[in-house]
Amino acid sequence: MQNREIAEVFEKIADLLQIKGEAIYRVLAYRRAGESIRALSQRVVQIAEESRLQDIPGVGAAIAAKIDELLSTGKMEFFEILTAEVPETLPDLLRVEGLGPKKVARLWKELGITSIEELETAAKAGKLQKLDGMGSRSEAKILASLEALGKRQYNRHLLDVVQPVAAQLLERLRKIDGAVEAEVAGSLRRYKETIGDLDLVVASDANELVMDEFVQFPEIGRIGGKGPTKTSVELVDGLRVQLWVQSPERFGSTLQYATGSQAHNVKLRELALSKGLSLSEHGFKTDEGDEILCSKETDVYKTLGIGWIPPAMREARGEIEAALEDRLPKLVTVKDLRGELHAHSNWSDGHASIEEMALAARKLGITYLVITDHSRSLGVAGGLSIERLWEQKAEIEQVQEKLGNNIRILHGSEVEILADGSLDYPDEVLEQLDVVFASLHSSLRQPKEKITTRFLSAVENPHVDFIGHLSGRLLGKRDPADLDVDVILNAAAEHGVGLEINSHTDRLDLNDIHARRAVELGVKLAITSDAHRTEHFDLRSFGVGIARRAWVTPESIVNTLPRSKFLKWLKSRN
Ligand code: DGT
Ligand code: CA
Ligand code: ZN
Repeated sequence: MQNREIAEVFEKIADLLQIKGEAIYRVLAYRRAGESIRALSQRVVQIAEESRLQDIPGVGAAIAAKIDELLSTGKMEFFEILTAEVPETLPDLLRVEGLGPKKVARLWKELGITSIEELETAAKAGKLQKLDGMGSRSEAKILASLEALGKRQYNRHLLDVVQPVAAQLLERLRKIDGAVEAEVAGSLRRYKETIGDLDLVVASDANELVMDEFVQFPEIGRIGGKGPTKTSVELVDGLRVQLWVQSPERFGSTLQYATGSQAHNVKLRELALSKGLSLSEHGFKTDEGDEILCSKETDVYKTLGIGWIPPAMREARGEIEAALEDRLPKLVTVKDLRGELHAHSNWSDGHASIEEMALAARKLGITYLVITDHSRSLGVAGGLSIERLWEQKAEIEQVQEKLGNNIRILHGSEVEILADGSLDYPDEVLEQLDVVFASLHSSLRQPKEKITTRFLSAVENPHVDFIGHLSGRLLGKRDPADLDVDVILNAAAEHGVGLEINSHTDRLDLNDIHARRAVELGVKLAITSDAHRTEHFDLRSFGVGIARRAWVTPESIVNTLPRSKFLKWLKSRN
């Protein structure tokens, strides 16, 4: 059983208990267990074998026993009893914007609604507005949310879910006798924001053998199609995987083809044709019918007389033209990031202390770290009162003293932009902070003009340094706010305010299109982990992926600056 599947059971229990109306501490206990299991780097199965389940944060004796039961029998009695009482499908309704556990419970108890489909039928039949406290307006809102939910593609997967699976499969593929090389291709290699299916390419002359061994991997649930060079399967957790096998001397061509995007491939084929070559996943053919084989992917581009184009740029957004004119940008990498500007500690909703965060950051070569906990109005996330904010400053100074000069810890805040556009702390507080992120976690559904104006007020505040996760979207869960992005970016350029690329895989906000536009308009960017635990610093690779898709070079990213230059930059802003 995968960690994710175990985590999902506990998260579902938390949802079900909440819908049932149980005490919040019980709900949170299961939610916390689910979250910690999800964040583990080691397999729960192994931890259980070593009898160390209770070492997992948030896992006590009772939950450990439940995990053991689940692992040994594939079932959990507690879950079965609970789902006999509360329908297992009810938590799906929580994905509908505007529906919380209390409302879901009423829909179920008063109208017998247990699924998204039943909700839609009832809403369309006008049954919801008959409920006490619900009117035709709430009903219309729910219908709109349902429509938005349908439009979002639920069969797409988040990057941080797919990437470890890909790494695991690749590791095992490389061990198969006769497999010379194995690489990831498709949208994951391009760091597209969500993944439809996972594409893997293996170099081998033993196609059959490789594919036969592959379909016997333990995580494979169902075999889809199988051809001479391609096999598609579905993993037990529902992720579809396409395996391409090609002989080593043609591996470069197949890797290039399978990486896509389709639009890039179409353009590349046109370029080939203009040079009298036909291009396919097997290689090039000349007009005379001679083959040109590419064992390495760089050979494909070299044959066409252009430089190797980084996968993140392969979206037919001008990259082939740029390559032809020899002006491919030198894209930012994770190694270029010297500072972390957006991180939370256990002073608000983070899980680690300031010292733990600083130590973990230092290990990764980060030389300056800004602690940006939430501001006072964000009660659900433990936002800091002004008094607590100054207490936190004292702790930062202590930790700084203790850790020495290898890492510089700065005192910042992720300040709420309130519904009226004002900020959550007064100016005299903001001016004493090293770095101010302004972001928005509520009233995201305001009309376009209103919410744009709200951002403009924040951008115009002289103490604001960065805007956090501009659109507020949560991939698969919440649509972006309706914003006039260009107006906000222009104002940010004018006031020297930076925009964040948030690396959480459900945010990736700014997206690639907006990040590219921001740079065009002269806006500085920051790639941040928005870490809520020490492991989250690793998410930066996904933010970097978005930046690379946006053609961003290190010069446009503030936190690529060496520490002294960054501190100078901060000073110049005050
Ligand atoms: P996804 O899976 O929706 O996240 O996106 P991709 O880009 O991984 O797309 P996918 O899995 O359908 O195909 C993988 C690659 O294979 C794609 O990026 C380019 C190539 N490919 C697939 N179908 C075609 C096609 O009909 N024409 C061309 N030129 N390339 C294709
Ligand atoms: Ca794919
Ligand atoms: Zn944050």
